[in-house]
Amino acid sequence: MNLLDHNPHLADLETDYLYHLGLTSKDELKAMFGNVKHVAMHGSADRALAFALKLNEELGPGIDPSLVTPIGKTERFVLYKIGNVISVSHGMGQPSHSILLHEITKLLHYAGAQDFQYYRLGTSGGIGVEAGTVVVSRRGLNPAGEPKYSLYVLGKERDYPTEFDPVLAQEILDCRGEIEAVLGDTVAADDFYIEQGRLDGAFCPITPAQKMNWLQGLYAQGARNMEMEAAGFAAFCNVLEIGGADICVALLNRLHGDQVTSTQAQLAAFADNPQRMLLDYIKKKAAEAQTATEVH
Ligand code: R2B
Ligand code: URA
Repeated sequence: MNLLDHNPHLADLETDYLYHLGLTSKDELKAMFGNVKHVAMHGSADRALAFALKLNEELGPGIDPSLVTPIGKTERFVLYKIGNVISVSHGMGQPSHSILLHEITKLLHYAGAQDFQYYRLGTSGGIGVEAGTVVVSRRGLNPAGEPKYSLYVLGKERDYPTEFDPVLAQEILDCRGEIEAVLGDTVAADDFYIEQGRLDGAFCPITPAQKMNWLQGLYAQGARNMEMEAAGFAAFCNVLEIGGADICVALLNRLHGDQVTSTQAQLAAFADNPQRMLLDYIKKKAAEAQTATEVH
């Protein structure tokens, strides 16, 4: 993929300031990021660090964990690089994730990285699946249950398709081992409370019966979880033809309630599930690349 085919105006910039990352196109991006093949994005900075530490321990270079340090500024996103993998936080919701997606994609373009893939490792509310289950998304849906993401472009609404790469989704599901994991559609809402049909927000415009009716309708059409990024993420990957996968653990089954009542230890254990699956996938790809090099 040549990013200039998607945005020729980038060629007019003498320096591109990747403002939220605290890096610019004039930095040594080729040396730092030219070899990147995997970008793992996490909602929280703590989970981005946890995954970086696992990568460091299991894939090498096995440096002192205290030297696993962020690159760029850490005010908005926190970014680590271990081997050919970036582990970075994206904040909550499609607007925040979209900023990271644009800047990380330009960063990899300036770095000359090729054939990389994007993953979101997130948390979600399960729809008919229990806490701890990982949902690998087939498609993102808007809260109306439609497989599209809508953006206002110069004031006019434009829709983008939200299918994820089916081969990649299946390959990641195949890395589940003992972890409970399913393929399913993922509803992306722009709010945790009202747009996710919760009854426990500061205000509530719906009845319990309306909520259940909506959740059951989503379940019947194939949705298995709800979060705040899937549709925008899939749309972005589709426009730029980048392989992308949304791998989210359910923190609760929304058919049984709204509140997230797990302890910090339980939440950390749940968050480990998508990370273990992606680690396994990255290890398989590294082994395949190694075999290919040996054959040639
Ligand atoms: C899942 O968890 C966050 C809200 O708690 C949000 O980023 C999401 O998609
Ligand atoms: N994240 C969400 O967006 N919704 C949930 O229910 C849980 C985590």
